[in-house]
Amino acid sequence: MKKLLIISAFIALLGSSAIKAQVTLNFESGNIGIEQGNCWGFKNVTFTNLEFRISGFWSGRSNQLTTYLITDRYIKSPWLTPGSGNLTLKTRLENDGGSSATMRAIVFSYISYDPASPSPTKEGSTTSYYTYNFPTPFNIWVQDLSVPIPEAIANSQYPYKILISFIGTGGSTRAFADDIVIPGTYFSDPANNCTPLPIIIDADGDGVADEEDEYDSDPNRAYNSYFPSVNQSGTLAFEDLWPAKGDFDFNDVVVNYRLQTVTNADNNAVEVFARFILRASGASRHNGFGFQLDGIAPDKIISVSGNYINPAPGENHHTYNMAANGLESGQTFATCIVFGCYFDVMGAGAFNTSHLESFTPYDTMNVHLVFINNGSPAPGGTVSNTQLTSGVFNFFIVGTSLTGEIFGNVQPTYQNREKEIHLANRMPTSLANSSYFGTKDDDSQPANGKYYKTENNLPWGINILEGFDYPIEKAPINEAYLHFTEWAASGGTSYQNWFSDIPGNRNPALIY
Ligand SMILES: [Ca+2]
Ligand SMILES: [Ca+2]
Ligand SMILES: [Ca+2]
Ligand SMILES: [Ca+2]
Repeated sequence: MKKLLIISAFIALLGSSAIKAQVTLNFESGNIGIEQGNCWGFKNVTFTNLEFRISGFWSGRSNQLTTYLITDRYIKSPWLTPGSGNLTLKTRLENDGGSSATMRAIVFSYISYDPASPSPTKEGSTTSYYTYNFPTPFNIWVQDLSVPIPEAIANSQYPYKILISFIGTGGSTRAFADDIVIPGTYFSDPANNCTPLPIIIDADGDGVADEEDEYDSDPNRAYNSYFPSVNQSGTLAFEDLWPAKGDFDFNDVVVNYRLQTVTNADNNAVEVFARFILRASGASRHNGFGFQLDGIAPDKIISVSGNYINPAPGENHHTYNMAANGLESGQTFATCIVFGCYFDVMGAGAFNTSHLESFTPYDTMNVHLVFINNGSPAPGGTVSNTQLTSGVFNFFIVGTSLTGEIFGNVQPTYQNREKEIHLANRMPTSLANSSYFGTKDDDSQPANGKYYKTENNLPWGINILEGFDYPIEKAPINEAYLHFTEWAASGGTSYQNWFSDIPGNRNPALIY
């Protein structure tokens, strides 16, 4: 008894994957009703404990083998999803059938599942795949049969039944059967008329059913998620005169964005497709634009592509130092520069901020961040989708030094990498110079988590998920949008729809 316990503990340790799934019948219940309840089917086959039983106390026994029809005497398995390997069973004839016996055989067939069948059994077509002929002269010796599961159904995700038919012509004999072992997984539902369990197809084997798998033939990808949504872009709008309020027109960099994150069956990020549409710039300054992934180390990303940083910038552009994976080097957290300077993307000067000037077509940049390539994660390991929320995207612009500015050792009006302008309360990257904080109109207080806000909580950057109609050149946002100041001063609780086109919200003359 003790030994048996140890053996079962050992089997449990092996785990289910080490034990091949089988569907078996040894007749030892001694009760045909019990096995029918287990979804086995029998026609002209009974349970017997008489002489000639094969193993244990009970075997199956057919009626007289007097026809060659496979539908006359059979044992039919429950629905099962077949594995690979051999079906095995023991069989014998009850006698030699006399001198007129001409044929004694067992025919093996499989029955497909037809969900559209009007029959309550949902059985589809029957395909015979193997015939065992009892050796002649016919005798009563026990035969051990081993019949391969046909390739057509081996390891299928669809259910099949195996039909074991006993046939014969000439004379009369019965056949016995016992110890039927079929490689496969039981797939019948005894509580539902023995119909198949719900079928879940996972064609690429990644553990995500085809129905839910947005990449059902790619085991390395499973889901898409979009932010703000698949058909919607958010708008980022920045004022570049920080730390001064300046003209406060929030059109110095206007970018629409949509993020598509692809995750795998383990809910780890595979890649991000970040689409940026550069809509407008009311600035004559060499602003850059990018984002940090807060809390995500640079070695979690394999590669970045689709962004643009001028390899030979002009004298008033900053030179960005890029790591081999395409992120900015020297950063604690992964930082992607989408464009080093908008002049490099759109040409010099302001565009799309004055009704008096012609429209400049938008420029779209598709940035591709790779976290897992062909199933292999970045050197720093995987990033789960709970880590890579839309909230970790910390967008910012890189500004230029203002006249008379002393920080960063950069000539006035030249792009200054140390000057970052983020959305309200978003932290700067490692390369930003915190000496700007608390100067001019800025009231950032890093110790209190307050960043890029004035004393009255006005921001320098806004992120409108519904999209945003930005002010025209030199029109302060609080004159174009009449409740902007109240919204910002309230910390975002009042006038939450300040940007929308409802009466009393806007001065249309000041909006592009
Ligand atoms: Ca038995
Ligand atoms: Ca799948
Ligand atoms: Ca997949
Ligand atoms: Ca401005």
